[in-house]
Amino acid sequence: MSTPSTPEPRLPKPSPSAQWRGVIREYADRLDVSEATPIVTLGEGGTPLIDATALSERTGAKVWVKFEGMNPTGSFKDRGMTMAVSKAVEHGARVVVCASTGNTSASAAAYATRAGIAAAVLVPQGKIAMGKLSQAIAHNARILQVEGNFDDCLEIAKELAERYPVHLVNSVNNDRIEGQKTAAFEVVEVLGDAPDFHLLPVGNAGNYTAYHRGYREELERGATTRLPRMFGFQAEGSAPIIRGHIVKDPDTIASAIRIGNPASWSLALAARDDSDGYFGMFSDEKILEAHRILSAETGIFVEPASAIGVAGLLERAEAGIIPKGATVVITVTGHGLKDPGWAVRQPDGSEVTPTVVPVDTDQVAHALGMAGQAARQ
Ligand code: AN7
Repeated sequence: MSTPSTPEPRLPKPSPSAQWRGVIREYADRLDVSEATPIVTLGEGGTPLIDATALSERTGAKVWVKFEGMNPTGSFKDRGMTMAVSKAVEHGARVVVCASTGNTSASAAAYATRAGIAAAVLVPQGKIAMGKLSQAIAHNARILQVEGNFDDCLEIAKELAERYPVHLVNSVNNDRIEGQKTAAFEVVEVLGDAPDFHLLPVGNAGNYTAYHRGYREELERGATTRLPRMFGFQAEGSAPIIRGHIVKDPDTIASAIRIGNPASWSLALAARDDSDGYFGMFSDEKILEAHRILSAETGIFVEPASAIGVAGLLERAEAGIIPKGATVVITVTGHGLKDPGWAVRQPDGSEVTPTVVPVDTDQVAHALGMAGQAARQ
């Protein structure tokens, strides 16, 4: 007797994916893409806008943090890189090139690999954080350490793209700015309007320019009632925009923004004027203080450069420029794991070494300050 054929179990069909599709697919109608554009994405964008209670309590403003460290390679660069690499491939590029203080190189390397093309990256020798260098290496980029600073690297990258068959993906490429403007769209979707103030770190000023463009487009299509005042911050040793001249030997522990001749300088000044904005600068000590406040009070871990907007918030609120009740968004641009060494250092420079204890529960409790609090057995 043959066994009756057993029916195949009917498993529910997987539901259509609700996964975020990356900024190009999510905002295709607001970017210069078409059917002909191959979409090179790692699912960037859709990052959390976090209600920063501790910062609101410190200032009386309503403070939100846009956590761009949550992008695929750990920084906001991915929003621009998905556009830049997609358009590069659309135009037939086989090699992309960038100069970088670290994050752009990590992102270019990852997106080039995703597209099946090569990335050449130029970084200032010995001046980029280990997390970022390791990403570029892991993604097989052709990495060259230039015996100069970021500004030297950018000059070479631009010339290389003019004279050799390589496609430039620094933010002088408008596709980068276009991709990055989507962060402003996301803020507006969450808040239902633009904030009163938007604060962020400034290096090449590409991201400052991109947020302003995004907010301007939102205002023009009637999605918002106002343009946020754009406040950008540089490190004191690397503050060409505030000082009004190129800084020849920029220096700061915030290596991401160690830039002396910003690529988007004039665009950023226009954005500042249009938005009644402002540029300020902070010492490395202030940057690290803001870094500690953000980590310890909000649970958000960023690389040092990314914390400068928090320094800006505290100082501008103290000065009475950011009033109580105002809605403030601070973009924190890169993840803390990119450059984690700063977290284990105390303000006096000494390293934090966790206490060593024996394998003994009571001694662990004692070390935790719980001596004498044991429950009766
Ligand atoms: C974490 O990677 O320029 O003002 O080559 O990595 O748009 O330049 C990085 C810049 C802020 C400044 N925060 O943004 C590079 C690079 C982080 C950054 C900036 C950068 P822009």
